[in-house]
Amino acid sequence: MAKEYKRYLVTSALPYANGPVHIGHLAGVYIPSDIYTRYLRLRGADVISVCGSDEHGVPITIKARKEGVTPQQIVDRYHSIIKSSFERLGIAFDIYSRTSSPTHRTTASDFFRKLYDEGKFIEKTSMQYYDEDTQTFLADRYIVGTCPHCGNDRAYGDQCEKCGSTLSPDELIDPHSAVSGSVPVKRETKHWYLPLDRYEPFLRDWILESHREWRSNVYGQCKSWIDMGLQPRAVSRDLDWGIPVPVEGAEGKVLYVWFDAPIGYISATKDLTPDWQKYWCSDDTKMVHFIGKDNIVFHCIVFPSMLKAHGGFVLPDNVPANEFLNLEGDKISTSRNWAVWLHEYLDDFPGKEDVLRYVLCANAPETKDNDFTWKDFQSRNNSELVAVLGNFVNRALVLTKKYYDGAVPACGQLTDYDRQTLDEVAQIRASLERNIETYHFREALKDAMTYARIGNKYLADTEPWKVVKTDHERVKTILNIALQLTADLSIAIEPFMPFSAAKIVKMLDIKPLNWDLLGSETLIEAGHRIGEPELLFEKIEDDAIQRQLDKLEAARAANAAAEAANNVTEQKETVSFDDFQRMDIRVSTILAAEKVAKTKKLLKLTIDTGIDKRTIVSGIAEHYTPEELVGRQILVLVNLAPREIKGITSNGMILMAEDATGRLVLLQPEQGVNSGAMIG
Ligand code: B3M
Ligand code: ZN
Repeated sequence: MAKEYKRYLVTSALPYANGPVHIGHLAGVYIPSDIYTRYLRLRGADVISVCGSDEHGVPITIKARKEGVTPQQIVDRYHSIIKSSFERLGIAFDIYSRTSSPTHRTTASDFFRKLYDEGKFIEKTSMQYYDEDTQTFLADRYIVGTCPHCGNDRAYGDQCEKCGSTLSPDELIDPHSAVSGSVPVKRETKHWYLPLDRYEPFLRDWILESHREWRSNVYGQCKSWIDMGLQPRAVSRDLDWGIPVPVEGAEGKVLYVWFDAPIGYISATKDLTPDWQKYWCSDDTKMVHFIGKDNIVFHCIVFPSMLKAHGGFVLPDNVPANEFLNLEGDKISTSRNWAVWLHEYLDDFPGKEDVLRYVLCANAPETKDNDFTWKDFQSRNNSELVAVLGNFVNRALVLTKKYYDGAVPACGQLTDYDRQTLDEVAQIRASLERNIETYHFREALKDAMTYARIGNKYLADTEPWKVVKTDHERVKTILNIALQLTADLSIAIEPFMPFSAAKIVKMLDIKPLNWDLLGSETLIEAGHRIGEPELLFEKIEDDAIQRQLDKLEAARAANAAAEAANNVTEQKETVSFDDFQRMDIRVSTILAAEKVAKTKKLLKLTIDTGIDKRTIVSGIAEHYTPEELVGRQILVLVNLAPREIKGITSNGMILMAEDATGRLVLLQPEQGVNSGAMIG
């Protein structure tokens, strides 16, 4: 028998306040969390949902340094962008707090101090890289050098972004400070460590024995961490941005961000309600952590060990971590601007919050990484939301308006088909509830949409627009059933698409219905007058999608340019002036141009070199059309030995630049000169 819980505490991973939220964050964490919370609220449960900005950590200080502003300015900027974009998408946290808040500073400090006073930490000194120019110890990200695996000379002290290797600063070749550029020295420093190894018996029992029901990706990762042997983990850092370590002699040291951030769930709850201990300190609270898979160890191993060490706190009942969402087949990346940013989506697609919520839930990477494509976004909107959900609701309301002036008609004698339809409808709810309560939100969304699928089919099969000519009583029953289904949808889709649910409630002109009415045969009384129908969804046209694909193409090009600009080809070996003198380069004019048959890249050009008219074959067909070349002045190496290319004798070579993205760019004199003019 499942344990009865009096209340629910839902936490969502605190997004780093060093950039906006993107669709990967939403699909991984925030849409699932919001569906679960909204459902519990609809069931009348005592539930709170807490989140907030994670405002400490090295990435924030690096961004601040890059932009020449303070870390506080960075987190202020992104905290407000993130908070407002969550609100605009209908992510209904009870509180969206932040870890630079006074409450959090006190809560995290007190938490650390209690463990410190009770001797729960190990104190260790170690040799760390120190930048003598800036007089600061260097966190891993602040040390750069050459990767020992792939030779990338911009690898970080903790990771090489080129080959993906996890590194330690000591592995870097020629390490130097990313702050001052100087070569760092090693200095002794003291830190405090949480001895995770001491919590292995507890974790083995609590997770591996008592939580076998956790998702396999979560359970599996915990098992491998525990089986590998847990090591003491540093809970402090030599940084000036973060929560100062609250013990004497710890100047210049702050709490490690992954020690302080999870405590943010507690401080956010404190800011939400004076009754916070009712949620955190009683074992009839069900706590659920919604996170992405890269946060599993912190939420299943580190934070529970911290809570255990502190004592008196509830432990998570489940941690339904999602895998990752990719974008157009490529990993979402903040640094490469390869993302669909939530605030930009909301600006580009006003009124389509539920479309994004729907698509990200339908494609959620619940058990494996999944891919978001704009084409799929468009097709799900047009063929599922418009054609099924929107179409059914609109027909039920418009026909009621048209035939009965908006008054809900009475339900008459049921046919077998009516009975069969109502029986099918009655079975949806159990599956919908089970899927939400076991965090299978993709399946749950399909269940919710089944009300519309059945409704659409019911109207198509009963064809009230035809029957109305001969049998009004029949049509009254058909539309009564269709309107009950419409009312079902206003309940069932609320966790997933709250904006559309509210629109249906408004069009039915009813109060929001209680979940317990879902699937019953009379949610809306005969005689009730409905409101004005409006379209729930509208088709998304190709041009709107193309604009998004163009944005991504521009990001890809900019990345390639940046990448290539950092990888300029080495200079060739030295040549003598005489060597150079032997090359004869002339200004020339293109007289004619045509594609070379059966090739993608080649053009056959007729060139006036001033010396003669000749043919040159050039690989620029993907960069220039024949039309745009005729008449242009170019530079030609005229004394290059002739070559046979695709059966054409090519006599000379056109000089071009290959830019950062591999694009070929012709070189031409900055003003007109005669063909044959020599380049020296
Ligand atoms: N700030 C988010 C991340 O790792 C991290 C979560 C903290 S939850 C306490 O992307
Ligand atoms: Zn590497």
